[in-house]
Amino acid sequence: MLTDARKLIQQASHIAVLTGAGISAESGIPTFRGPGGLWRNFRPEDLATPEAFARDPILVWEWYQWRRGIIAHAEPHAGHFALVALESRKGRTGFTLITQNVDGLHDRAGSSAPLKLHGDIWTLRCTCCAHSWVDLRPDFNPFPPACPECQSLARPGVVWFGESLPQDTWRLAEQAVTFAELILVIGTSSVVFPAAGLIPLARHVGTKVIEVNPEETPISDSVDFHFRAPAGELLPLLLE
Ligand code: BV8
Ligand code: ZN
Repeated sequence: MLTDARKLIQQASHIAVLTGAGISAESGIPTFRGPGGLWRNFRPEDLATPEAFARDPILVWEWYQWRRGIIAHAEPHAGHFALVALESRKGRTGFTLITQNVDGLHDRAGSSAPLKLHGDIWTLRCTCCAHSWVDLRPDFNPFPPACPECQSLARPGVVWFGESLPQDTWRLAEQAVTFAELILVIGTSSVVFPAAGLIPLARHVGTKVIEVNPEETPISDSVDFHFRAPAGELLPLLLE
């Protein structure tokens, strides 16, 4: 199975990769729907919404500050670096990394231009003017953070449930999966849309799919290879 998959990877001239929270699990960052994903007994779907932020911006900011603190102490692992090695082998035109993650670990591992479908936890946006900026502080002072331009309340630069994805990023991701001969789907439960819709879209145009996930997911029985293993262990074997 590993040999066949490695051959597919070697032969493909265009590869798209879709990652989810699972690729950061071995870096110590809780996934959304796995153990440790809860915070003060809130589900991410309860907090990652414009309604929750409008109702209680302090609570939502406390959740993001808690996550930023964990991510700030997390390091990319061998799986992140194996994707960087694949990218350098395939070159910029032969490789596209698409991620649902907002933690920035792909950037820190050296991935050159990940398509961030759901934004970036280190970017803040103003709730009033159009200003957006990067703020790497794990603890905000004053809390909650304010816009440096107009002093209005800032919000995390991420896409919440019910919000649409950045159009240009989404279009690039759709193009990448329809143009690729092979898509690697790593560490996602494939239940959040429209990101999860990229996989049936790829299959519809005959793209081969390799899934890396210790659990079964809704796409597992329709992929070409499903490696039921952690990304940090499997990706170096598959990609290097
Ligand atoms: C949209 C950023 C409409 C924030 C995230 C009702 C009301 C409103 C909307 C909807 C609704 N019903 C459905 C929807 C659509 C909704 C949706 O899909 N909901 C789901 C819950 C059913 N989608 C949206 O709302 C999207 N927007 O539809 O807008 C619209 C359209 C047009 C115009 C205007 C509006 C926006 C979705 C984006 C939400 N934001 N994150 C933040 O992070 O704070 S989503 C969030 O889930 C993260 O980005 C996360 O990445 C993503 C997906 O989860 P996964 O990454 O898959 O993580 P998960 O924990 O689920 O799974 C981890 C997997 O890893 C597991 O399978 C596990 O087995 C595996 N794993 C564990 N360890 C390892 C591993 N794998 C490998 N190695 C390991 N070691
Ligand atoms: Zn502002």
